[in-house]
Amino acid sequence: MDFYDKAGTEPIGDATRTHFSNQITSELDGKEVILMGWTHILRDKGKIKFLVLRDEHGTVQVTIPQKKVPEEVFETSGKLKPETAISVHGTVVATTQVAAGAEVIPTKIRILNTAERLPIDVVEGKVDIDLDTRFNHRILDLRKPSINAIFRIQHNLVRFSRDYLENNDFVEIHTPKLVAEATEGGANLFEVQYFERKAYLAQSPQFYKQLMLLAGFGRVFEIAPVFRAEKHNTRRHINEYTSFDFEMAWISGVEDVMKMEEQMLHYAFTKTKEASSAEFELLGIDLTIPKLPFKRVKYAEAIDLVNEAGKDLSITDDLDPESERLLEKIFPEKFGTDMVFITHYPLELRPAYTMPSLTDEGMTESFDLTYKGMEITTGGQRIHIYDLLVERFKAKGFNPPNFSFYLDPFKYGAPPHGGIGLGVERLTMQLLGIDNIREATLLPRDRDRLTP
Ligand code: AMO
Repeated sequence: MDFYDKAGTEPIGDATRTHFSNQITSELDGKEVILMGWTHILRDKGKIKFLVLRDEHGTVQVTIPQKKVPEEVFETSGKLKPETAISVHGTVVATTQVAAGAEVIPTKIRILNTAERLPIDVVEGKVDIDLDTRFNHRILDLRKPSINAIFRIQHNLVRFSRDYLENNDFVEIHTPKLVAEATEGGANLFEVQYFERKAYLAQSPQFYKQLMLLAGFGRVFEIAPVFRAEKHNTRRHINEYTSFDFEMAWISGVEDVMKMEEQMLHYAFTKTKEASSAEFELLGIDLTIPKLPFKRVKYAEAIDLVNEAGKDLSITDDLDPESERLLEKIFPEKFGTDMVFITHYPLELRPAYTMPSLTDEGMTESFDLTYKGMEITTGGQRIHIYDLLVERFKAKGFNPPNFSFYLDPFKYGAPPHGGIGLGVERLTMQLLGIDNIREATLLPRDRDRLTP
């Protein structure tokens, strides 16, 4: 049987990877290495073939001169197709011909698995393809180094944010995603059949993260999917996103919550810039780390600013996408930063659990964090006084007995507390200057998409 036909059927015990592509440098000149990855680019010049092997950390050139390699190796290399899974045993040779300063001359090329004709290119910039086609073939799409890099950076942002919280006495929790009631209002709930009853997919861990503080955890966080039945396709909404939530008890006010978030993000940005330097370089991004403390602006002032720029909003209007675009320009011009807390939202615009403001009549002890004009976080102090909480639920038109599982524990010495919900995809898209949130989502769910 031909070697190519047998590909992937033999045990590969002798083929343990020794190096990643980005470790092949001139210092390894003369060393034997084993690489594993995909055939990224193939150039056949007759008596010499060039193979660019791509793995998790980049690419490396494998040069295959007919005269210098075993006949079988030369023959196998002629059979390689784009995205064939291979291992390459070879010798590192220092050379000024390639940017990395070294290439590999193979002594053995092994086909670990074959690849059919590709529906989309994995080599970047070959053809411009539309988003929908890319998402239909998302697994291949993600193999492109610049797409893969987005999620490596996202990983580090989440990892270092988690790190920061763990170092500050937060406990990671896992709360139910099948729930009985809305937390953020009923407009965008997904209903599911739960045996004989109706249930919903959680819009937020809001009630449970608060309840865990009442259960004796001083500080908690959760990083998990939440579901929003947004009917419209927009560039910043998806129907399932990753919510990064934290909640902290014994606060003296909302300022404590904002301080925790800005310090967490400052830490995460600083550490990610360092840990993901190769990915940032690949994407051509020089990350600016916002200075501490982040700017604070009251909602009333933000409304004035967009109105001065031509809008006609009242204090109880939401900041629409056009206003966000305006603020994206106004904030850096006026305050020299693109990371701004908007505080003191009116009661009308905030959920029932939000603490009314003691200083600003009709307003709340809550905030949004905007990054390059877009809301990436909502947070605030919560009501911990039972009577006030029930009153606010009624004022919002809810029937308190439906929420007794949430409300009742507030009768027993609930500590003052507050927290945030941060959209991981929104943070990623703003940080990387990505226009559509779907591109900052591994496998997006929107009105039209449930696969892959
Ligand atoms: P909110 O509903 O504002 O607040 O959501 C918090 C953050 O989640 C992100 N986000 C979204 N991301 C992608 N697609 C969507 N459809 C979407 N909706 C929201 C945004 C937003 O700032 N319980 C409160 C949080 C809290 O107060 O702790 C809440 O869920 O980045």
